[in-house]
Amino acid sequence: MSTHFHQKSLSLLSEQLEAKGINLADLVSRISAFQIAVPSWALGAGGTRFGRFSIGGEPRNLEEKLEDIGLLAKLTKRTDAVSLHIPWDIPQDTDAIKQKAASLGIGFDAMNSNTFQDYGQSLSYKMGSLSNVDSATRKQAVEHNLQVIEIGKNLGSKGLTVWLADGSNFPGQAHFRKALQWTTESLKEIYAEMPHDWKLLLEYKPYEPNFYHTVIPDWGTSAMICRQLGDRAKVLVDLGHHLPNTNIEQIVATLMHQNLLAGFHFNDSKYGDDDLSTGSVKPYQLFLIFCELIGGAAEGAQAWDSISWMIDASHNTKDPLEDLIQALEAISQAYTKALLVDREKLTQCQNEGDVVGAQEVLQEAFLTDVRPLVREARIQSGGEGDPLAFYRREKIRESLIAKRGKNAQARGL
Ligand code: AOS
Ligand code: ZN
Ligand code: ZN
Ligand code: ZN
Repeated sequence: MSTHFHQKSLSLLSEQLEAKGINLADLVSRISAFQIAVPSWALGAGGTRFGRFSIGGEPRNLEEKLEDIGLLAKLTKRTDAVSLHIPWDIPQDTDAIKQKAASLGIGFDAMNSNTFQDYGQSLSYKMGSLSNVDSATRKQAVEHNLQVIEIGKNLGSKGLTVWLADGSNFPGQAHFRKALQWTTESLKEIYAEMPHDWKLLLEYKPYEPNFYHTVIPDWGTSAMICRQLGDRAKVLVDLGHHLPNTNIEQIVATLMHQNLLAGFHFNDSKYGDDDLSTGSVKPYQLFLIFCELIGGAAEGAQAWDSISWMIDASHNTKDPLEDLIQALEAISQAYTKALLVDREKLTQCQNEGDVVGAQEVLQEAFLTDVRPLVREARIQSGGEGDPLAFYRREKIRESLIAKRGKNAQARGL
């Protein structure tokens, strides 16, 4: 991408937007301010249960994970935080990790606990964690979460994300109400120990790894539990955790209406929890979600700053860093397009029953090629105009392989 081409396409877009009375400088500063956290587990090849194909040069420890995110931050200027997973990312030397992160301009987003694997703890999570019939196992899972909070406190994190694999695979296996009750009680214990300036982000998921029932299958169950915990417990929306064709934008609106939206795990899917790159399959849905977010914040339903933004993706065939560059770009684009929606006109169409008009308002924004604007925001922030081209041109993966080795694996487990 030449500077000339960028300037030309930007000035054409500016002309179009200014004719509509849109303030360009304001738009650029909003795009630049929008930062999305990157999860520590997205930096290596994820694989499936059938196999895992290493990409080479994956970060071998927490320091190297931070370096990768620092690189993403430098190129894209769209991320300034990492979301850690315990026990995968237990810092050996907290001060050194904090210093390293600070030197790269990276902060610590919500901490993730892990009670979906056995990693040497004394009681197994095979039959569940916070919902386990055995109270000692529940206690162990609660204590693990408290340990995660402790680690997070030392790093300066302000949130705990809980995703549970708890559920059952066959009818009759579990007692639905008891499992829900135990989960709620366990979460109450965790919530009670959480610092007052922290929030608890509670994920829901309809299936996998349990295929008959999950204890927190949907936003409604998550919201119901959050209500019993307190107002710092809110619902986390992972885009991949919905049955096909679910109206996710409506869920977002409903949660905001009740000030119950904790934040997002951005990804995309064709069928379910595929953890594909955000915006790669359903960019229009992503745009509609941002329309609800912007509308909900503007109309005072829930403050924009109270919402957490994070990517949760897995990479089987792509270079994870290239994928994350694509994801950050797709999120920025969807957000920018949603900022272009003429909300006044939309409200007017809604009030007048102008169905065609309302659709036109959305299409007008969605079909605008906002790439020059997103690029300009990145350049003005000191990032690369075309981060992907830069990454390839500078042979960054090749140098990571040279430094870390061909078989370096990201996950500790
Ligand atoms: C699992 O499906 C959830 O999306 C989790 O948020 C996340 O992917 C997991 O904690 C990382 O392994
Ligand atoms: Zn998730
Ligand atoms: Zn998931
Ligand atoms: Zn997912």
